[in-house]
Amino acid sequence: MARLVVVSNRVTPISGRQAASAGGLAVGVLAALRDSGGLWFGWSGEIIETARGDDAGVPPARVFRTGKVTYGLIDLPEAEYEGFYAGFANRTLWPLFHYRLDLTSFEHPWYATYRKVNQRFAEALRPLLKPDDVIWIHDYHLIPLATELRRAGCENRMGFFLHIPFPAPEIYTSLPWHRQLAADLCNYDVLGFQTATDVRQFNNYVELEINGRADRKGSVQALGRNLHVDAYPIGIDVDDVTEMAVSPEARRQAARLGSSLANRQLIIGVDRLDYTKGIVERLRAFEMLLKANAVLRRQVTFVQISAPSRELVPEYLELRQQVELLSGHINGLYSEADWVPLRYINRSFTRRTLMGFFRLSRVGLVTPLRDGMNLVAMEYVAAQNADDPGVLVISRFAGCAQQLDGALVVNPYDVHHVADTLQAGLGMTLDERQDRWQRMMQAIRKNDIITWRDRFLARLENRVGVG
Ligand code: ADQ
Repeated sequence: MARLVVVSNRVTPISGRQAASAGGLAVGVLAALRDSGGLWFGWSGEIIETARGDDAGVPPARVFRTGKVTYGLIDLPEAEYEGFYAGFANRTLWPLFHYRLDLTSFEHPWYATYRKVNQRFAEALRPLLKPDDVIWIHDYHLIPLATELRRAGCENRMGFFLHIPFPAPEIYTSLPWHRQLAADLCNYDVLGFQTATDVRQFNNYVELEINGRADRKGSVQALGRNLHVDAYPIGIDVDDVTEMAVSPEARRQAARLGSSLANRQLIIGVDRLDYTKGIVERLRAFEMLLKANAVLRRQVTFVQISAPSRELVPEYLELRQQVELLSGHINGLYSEADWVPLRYINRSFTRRTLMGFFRLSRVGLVTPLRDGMNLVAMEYVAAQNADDPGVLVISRFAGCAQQLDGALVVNPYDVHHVADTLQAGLGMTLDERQDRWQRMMQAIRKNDIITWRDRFLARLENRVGVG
């Protein structure tokens, strides 16, 4: 069997079960490599100073092995980190692909650095590759990597999976480099998106803008290349989450939280503190619920856990201030001497603790304005107690809404509707909660993390010599 090489921007050299907190990609990749083993290559998270602020003195990858997984880690010079990660990846591609043109910066030097760092990744990875390795590259930081590897003479099969949405052509074409990045995407053998909607957007772009052709079976011809393009919705390790939710740590932490609630119903929101997650709108919806339903006051507590994220990016600092202001406003207006409606927590928790909190709560409120998939929603479902499951309220703009038909689906911009739906969730009968939960469990079991990996890799391995 060919060796699997996974490349992602950040590499987290820890085992999946030890992960105290990790982003969605890390959770998915760890589960995928745990079984088959292979090489995981990427940025160490370390920033180094170089003598002249350029390539001088940047060492090759550090390679070591832990269990079945070999790690290859590179460090980035400070100037490159700024333009590549904090700049082009997180202030150009991230907001643009999430439909936030208003927050998108188009800085040409950032784009140049983005390409340079992708070239650096290719140079450092090339010596570690074997001819029959299958290379699976992840996410928007590394779109040009296949181009750079091929330029360096690498003929391996290469697949790319985009964890975030692919935007409509009208949005995507506002990127000055849309053609170059489309050409980079076409240099892969397999291109995977989260949902059928993303596939449609990409294919529309290919047909409208670069004169390519896409058929219904997933075959795309464009810019002289043949590639396979399909939806591979990411999932979770369902049994892992279920076990974590009843672990001693989860029980202990949930008991602590539970005793502080004094029998009130718990609504929970958990995300990275990111403007795509719709946290401000969610708080407004909660305020609307309290405003419109005096009887619910003192009956519910909303715990919003927002892990700090990308704190050096100004838009994230602004969001943090906005959320702090709004939380203070809501609590100032509705708190009583013995009840505080909202607990806003700006830190991360261990995954076990989070799963314990999920299991305790009556409603999981997951309302991103735009989200590739959203693993929190699936974790919420998997963590529930079958005898008394909670209700998932999900945004129609999260990729996972397309499979979770047992959830209550909302438009996150419509705070009135979200408030009404919250009320319905809080009052839902046990029968209905169980029926909805079972349907959602079926869906997340059918499409778990292993299915995601197997489907993608099966396709990638079939593509020998194509392109
Ligand atoms: P993210 O935007 O990071 O992922 P998500 O899919 O929800 O979003 O994954 C977040 C992960 O981090 C979950 O496993 C969650 O449990 C954990 N997490 C979140 N908040 C936390 C906190 N406060 N403390 C500890 N852990 C926390 C990107 C895309 C998504 C896509 C994933 C995977 O934006 O759309 O689903 O990649 O492809």
